[in-house]
Amino acid sequence: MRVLHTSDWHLGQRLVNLERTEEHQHFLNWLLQTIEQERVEVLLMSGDVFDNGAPSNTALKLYYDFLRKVCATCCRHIIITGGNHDSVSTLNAPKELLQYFNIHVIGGASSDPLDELIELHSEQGELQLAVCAVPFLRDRDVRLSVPGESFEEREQRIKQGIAAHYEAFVPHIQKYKQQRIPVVAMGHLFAAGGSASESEKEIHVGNLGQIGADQFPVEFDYVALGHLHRPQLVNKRHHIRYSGSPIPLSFSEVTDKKVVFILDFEEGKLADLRELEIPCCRKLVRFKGPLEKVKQQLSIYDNSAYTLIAWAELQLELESHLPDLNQQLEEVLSLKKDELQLLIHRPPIIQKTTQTLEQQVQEESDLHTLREKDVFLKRCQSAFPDADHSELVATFSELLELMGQERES
Ligand SMILES: [Mn+2]
Repeated sequence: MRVLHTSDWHLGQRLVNLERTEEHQHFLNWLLQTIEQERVEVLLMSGDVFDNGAPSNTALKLYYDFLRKVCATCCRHIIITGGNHDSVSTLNAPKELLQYFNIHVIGGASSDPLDELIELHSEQGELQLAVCAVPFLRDRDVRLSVPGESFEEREQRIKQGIAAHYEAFVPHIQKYKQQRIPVVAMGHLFAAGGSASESEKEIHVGNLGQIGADQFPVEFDYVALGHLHRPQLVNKRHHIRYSGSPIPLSFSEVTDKKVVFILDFEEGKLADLRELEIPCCRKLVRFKGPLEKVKQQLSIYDNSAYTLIAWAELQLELESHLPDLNQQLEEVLSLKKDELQLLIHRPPIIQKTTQTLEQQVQEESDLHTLREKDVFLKRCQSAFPDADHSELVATFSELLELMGQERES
């Protein structure tokens, strides 16, 4: 049985207010083609279908158009789980209807593991694969908050709760193991040691609840994860991996390869695993350095390999402020306007020798790079420069998370 693993589509995402619709459409078209070419029978999408809980009509149209088209291909089973960006109720709303098209949607967690356990059959009705389709586990799914617990206790509780959720499948999947039916698990979480880019929202406060490869039961023949946007293995285990996002969601991902995984299960085991690179239609590109070097790089930039105009992030390293800086840049950019659009222009780094390192770092940050938590921390630091703010910041993060969850429910 041939399975395709993908995640983190983030349909509806915007980068500095520009829509990614064309890039998503390009990816979904490629995915449909790949499913046909590779004769994929099962599609696993491990969370973050949408970028936010209330997706735009454009994002919904992308989603439903894709589902309609994929039903007409050789792909007979589609399993979609919710991520931390998805709203459980938005994803689950068409669940019963989609069920008729062999599209299984698990928007949020359930206390009964059997609700998340899906059996997939061949056209002849023969059982071929069992999938433990675990969505993102919210704090409330793992265990209700305990008043007065310390940060460490909370972390322990979340970790144990996530591990216990996977462990609960073990008694139910023994029968498959005995019949040599492969078992696949899904998940949307931050596994320990993973490497994040800048576009993942913190999953639990301070990325608590990181579990390692050892906490997944050995019965799983493959674990299809979502959340981290860079494709990677967990603790170097070949069969536990993140597929990553199909398009770069921030400039920190410009050098990442974007992929999906194709898995072949034979005789009850994962027999083969291949990585397919997703073609890119819009290049995100970073220019950084002294003015003359950046001007030179801009002037020779070649976008001919891509169908859409490139989006650029720019940061200059200067010896002092230049009054005609913008004018100089505009001159170069205007010659390239059909190939390149400047999206983010970060404040220049002024390399005066008298400046301390701290001043230079401070100049680099602006609103594009700050998160709510950073703004709060900066405020604390300016009001009480000598105090320890870690507890206040932790409480603030907890409030942010609660706000997010309340908005969804
Ligand atoms: Mn994501």
